[in-house]
Amino acid sequence: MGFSEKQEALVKESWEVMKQDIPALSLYLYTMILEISPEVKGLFSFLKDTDELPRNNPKLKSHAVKVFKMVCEAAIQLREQGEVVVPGSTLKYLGSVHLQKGIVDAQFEVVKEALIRTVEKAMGEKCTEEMKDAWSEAYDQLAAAIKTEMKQEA
Ligand code: HEM
Ligand code: ISQ
Repeated sequence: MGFSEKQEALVKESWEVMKQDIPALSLYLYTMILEISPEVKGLFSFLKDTDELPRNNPKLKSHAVKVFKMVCEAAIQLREQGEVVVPGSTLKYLGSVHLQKGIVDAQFEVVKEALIRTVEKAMGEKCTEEMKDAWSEAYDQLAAAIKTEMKQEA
């Protein structure tokens, strides 16, 4: 499979651009998730009792940023080590949170699609297929690590 230097650079470069507009980026990510799958709303503690997406909820933003950052780190590791290495305690935590929330494979696909659409939106004309593929692959590998942990805990 292998992750090239070019792919790592594409992910890092786009994240550098995207992180300059965290509020809009976070909101867009959730908007896309809910557009693809409205049922997901009830899963998030900070969304379930609201009609509209809260514009100024720090938790909403920090969660979205964590997801982007983790995928970005996954890309770096994929290139450096050929696999995603999440520190044991973090992976255990992620596994247990998502197991507890009952997250299924189809929902991992929803988040992936929403993430890619957010990259597209943020990067505009600079967004290429190669860039999207690089994010996709880094996400898949990270998601696989979380899913494996979920199965072990179940
Ligand atoms: C919580 C990351 C996939 C739904 C979390 C947290 C992190 C995280 C870091 C904990 C936040 C915190 O406590 O500070 C990720 C990553 C994913 C992923 C890196 C994929 C690679 C998903 C998917 C869903 C999901 C597919 C399903 C829609 C949730 C929910 C919570 C959570 C509902 C709890 C939020 C709350 O506090 O109410 N995730 N996640 N996650 N995640 Fe994910
Ligand atoms: C997955 N897990 C936790 C928070 C998230 C925020 C946005 C998109 C996906 C997420």
